[in-house]
Amino acid sequence: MENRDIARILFEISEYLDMEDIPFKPRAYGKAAEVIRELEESVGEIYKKAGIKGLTDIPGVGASIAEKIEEIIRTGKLKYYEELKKDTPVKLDELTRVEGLGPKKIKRLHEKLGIKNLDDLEKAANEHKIRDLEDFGVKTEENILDGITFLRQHGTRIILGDAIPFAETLKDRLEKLPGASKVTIAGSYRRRKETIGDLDILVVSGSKSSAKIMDFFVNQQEVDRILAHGPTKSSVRLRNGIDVDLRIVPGESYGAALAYFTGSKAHNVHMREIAQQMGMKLNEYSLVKGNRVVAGKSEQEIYKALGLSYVEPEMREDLGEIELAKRSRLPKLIEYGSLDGDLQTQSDWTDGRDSIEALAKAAMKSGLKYIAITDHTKRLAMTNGLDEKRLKSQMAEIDKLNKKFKGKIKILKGSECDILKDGTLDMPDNTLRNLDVVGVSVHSFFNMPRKDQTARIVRAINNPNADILFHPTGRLVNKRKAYDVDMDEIISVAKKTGTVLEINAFPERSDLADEYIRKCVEAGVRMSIDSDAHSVNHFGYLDLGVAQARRGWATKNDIINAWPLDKCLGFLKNG
Ligand code: DGT
Ligand code: CA
Ligand code: CA
Ligand code: ZN
Repeated sequence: MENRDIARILFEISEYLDMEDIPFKPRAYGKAAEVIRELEESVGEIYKKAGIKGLTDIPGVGASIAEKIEEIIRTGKLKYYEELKKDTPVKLDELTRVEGLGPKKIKRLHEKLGIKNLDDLEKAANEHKIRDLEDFGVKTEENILDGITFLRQHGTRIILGDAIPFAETLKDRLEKLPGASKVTIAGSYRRRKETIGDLDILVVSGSKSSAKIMDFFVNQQEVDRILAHGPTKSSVRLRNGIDVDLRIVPGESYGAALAYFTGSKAHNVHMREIAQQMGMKLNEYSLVKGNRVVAGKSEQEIYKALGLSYVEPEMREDLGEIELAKRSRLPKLIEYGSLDGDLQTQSDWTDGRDSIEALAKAAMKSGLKYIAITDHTKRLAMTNGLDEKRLKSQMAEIDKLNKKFKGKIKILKGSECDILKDGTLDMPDNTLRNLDVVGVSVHSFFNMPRKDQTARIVRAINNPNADILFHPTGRLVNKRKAYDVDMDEIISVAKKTGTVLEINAFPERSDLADEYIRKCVEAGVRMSIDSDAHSVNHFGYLDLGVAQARRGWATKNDIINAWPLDKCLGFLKNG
């Protein structure tokens, strides 16, 4: 059981309890869930090593919650949770996925309108029954309908960043099996799409071990249902709702199978056409000419035999990459682990969890040479946003820390400055002027008409102190659409003003999306890849941003924090 699964159960308990108006307890469960989700060490390991005492040593975990965690670890289930779920008349996990609906509102909707699930909610909203409830109104009703439409379109795919931990666990497990080699997760996961539908795992093995590998695969503890169980192909549904396919292939077909199951389908179709034009046939077993196998063992030899340069998985969407590969003109994509800095982090001065010093140390550990501290500004009161006075004392503290860390890492003075409704900034110019990095971002009035929203952001990035537009479209993957804004216009203004657009790597943001990254690359607008870290554990997100950048065909030249500090700062000053 992964930390995130345990956290998920505790979080759901907090929601059930919240719905029943029980005081204090929901907070306790919510808090414990938050801590466990962020914990680096596996809770299972902690329990193995130190038992229940180890669990109660986790901050926010008291005796009663520790007992629950123990039950989850030992049995994979929790009676208390199952009962809460059974006793709650509504499908809370389904309904809370609608943006803006929390347990309290759901309770009211159930009491007043008998709403139990998404279908009921949609019906009531369509019949305009929600707008008349006290505290709801027409706008809320519209937002609920939008939220449902969005969920139906996106809700069943999982965010890449959420899939990685357990996907890698599965992979590690399979790698340890006798007779299994070259375990690779193909499909959209390998292409690093921002969300994935299911996991497609490939294993190379001889026929002798394959039955054993399959037996192991379908009998793992996380498996909820076996969808198929054969000698070379099996499929399971895990308890967390995700489907996993496993295919076993012989070594001589590995490259062909990998290319086939990595996709995308559109890329594959185009590749097969090229093979046909050359009088060959390409499938998941090999590339053949007549009866002769031309290639199949590796992807490289297949691309080569087709007269193409090797195409990185992130580019395989048939969006022009094959044409470039024919002419050996593919861009050299920015590499994983190649960032020098991180230009958006939040400390405990606002809504971050850790001190500036702790962030700097963690950044050093992740191999970074500079980070900007960009705490929120006062308009975001719920984050304890900084006013001028506090920002100035923070700047003084950063000066002190830089003396201490001298030469090891550079901490930049920054701000995530709120863009106000009219496009002005939430901090006076003469303060912003003294910062190294000014990020500007929208955190309010998401529903302005397109023309106004665009004008608002254009005005903000026209401020000479604004360096980077943070999370430029405001979308939350699977949860909230981008606000309505003309990104072509923003990109063309950014080109003129020298504004950097951010690729925010925080998993649920992934903002910019790949299509916009490509537009920036084409327009020559520079970008930064930032973790938006709110704790020392978040620097690991940076590679998700690199993945997104690669899907947008970005090179090192496009990403300013892949550059050495001097060059990066020079660009921010003059840009
Ligand atoms: P997903 O799971 O929806 O995020 O997207 P993928 O790309 O992982 O798609 P999936 O899981 O349906 O199939 C994995 C790969 O297998 C896909 O990327 C390409 C290949 N594939 C699946 N069906 C077909 C097909 O009908 N024709 C071809 N050429 N390839 C296919
Ligand atoms: Ca897939
Ligand atoms: Ca699949
Ligand atoms: Zn923000």
